[in-house]
Amino acid sequence: MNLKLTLAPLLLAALTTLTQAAPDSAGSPPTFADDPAVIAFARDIEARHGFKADELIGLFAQSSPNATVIKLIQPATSPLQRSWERYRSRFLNERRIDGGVAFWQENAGHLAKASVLYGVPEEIIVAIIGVETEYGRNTGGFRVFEALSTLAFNYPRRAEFFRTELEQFLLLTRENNLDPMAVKGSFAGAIGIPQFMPGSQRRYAVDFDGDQRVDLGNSVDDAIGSVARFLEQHGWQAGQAIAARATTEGTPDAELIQAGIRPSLKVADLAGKGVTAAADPQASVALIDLVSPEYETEYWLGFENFYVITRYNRSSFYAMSVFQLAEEIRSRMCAATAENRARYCRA
Ligand SMILES: [Ca+2]
Repeated sequence: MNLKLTLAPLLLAALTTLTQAAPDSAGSPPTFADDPAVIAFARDIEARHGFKADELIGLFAQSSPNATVIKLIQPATSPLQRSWERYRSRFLNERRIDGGVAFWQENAGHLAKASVLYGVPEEIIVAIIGVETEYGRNTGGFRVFEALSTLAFNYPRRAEFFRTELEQFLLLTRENNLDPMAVKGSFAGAIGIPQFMPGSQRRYAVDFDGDQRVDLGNSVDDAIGSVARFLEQHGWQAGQAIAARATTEGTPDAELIQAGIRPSLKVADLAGKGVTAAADPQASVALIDLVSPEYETEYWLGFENFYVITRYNRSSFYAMSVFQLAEEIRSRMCAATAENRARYCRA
């Protein structure tokens, strides 16, 4: 292979990037408003939603692409480095479990109400908020406008998705009378205690404390109701199983894993292929593999409700962490006092 020829386009690309990132003739760094695609976006939003393009461009002129956002959005460098053990230990630890028990005790009334209304167990709502922001402690310090604009215009791979979310964010801030420049969130633009993307907030969030406004940044009750409604709207099946540990004879066929995270396999058919679990033979499931470099791979059956959790975050590691954290928090609640046994232990 001719190294020079291979490197030339890379160098050229690097130089082009540098040229684009260089200060303009006035010496100030480029803002989003210097990008013709941003101007076109502002005009489009004006035409479709009645914003004033000049005011939007004024916002874009106060903000610049954020290199940290681009760095953080990159997928894991190698699938070989994926480790369930490492991922799990971030969430299945005493701090996160104790925090969940405390959160449940403090918010028992609204959790019970959301659980009855939407059919989602309290511990799943608690665990999602625990995994997302450690019960509201870490809601993110990025300016959402800057993060979404960076991903919409400087990250081609997912530009379409993030332009839609930026549009949703502008609508959300207008509807709620918020200053778009003041809202903080994650590097990916997720907002508040449950880390909803702007589009999800507009579609699924609810006012659950009755003050006539949805405030996912400050209202724990709104966060609780909104997480439960998100899951319900994505097809949560009340009272149904989430996941079951599977026993395998040797390594399961790769095609069973490749069938994906959406349940498409019958429990009975899996049994015929050496994958067994305590589950209804007629149930539809996905086969989940939890890989860690230094450990044997764990296999689980994921039911429809497991898939619904992945609508929140498209990852089997994520959904399994939520499920296991939820189970642990439920069992601590149940064991805490004699009174709790009647109230929180499962029949
Ligand atoms: Ca509210």
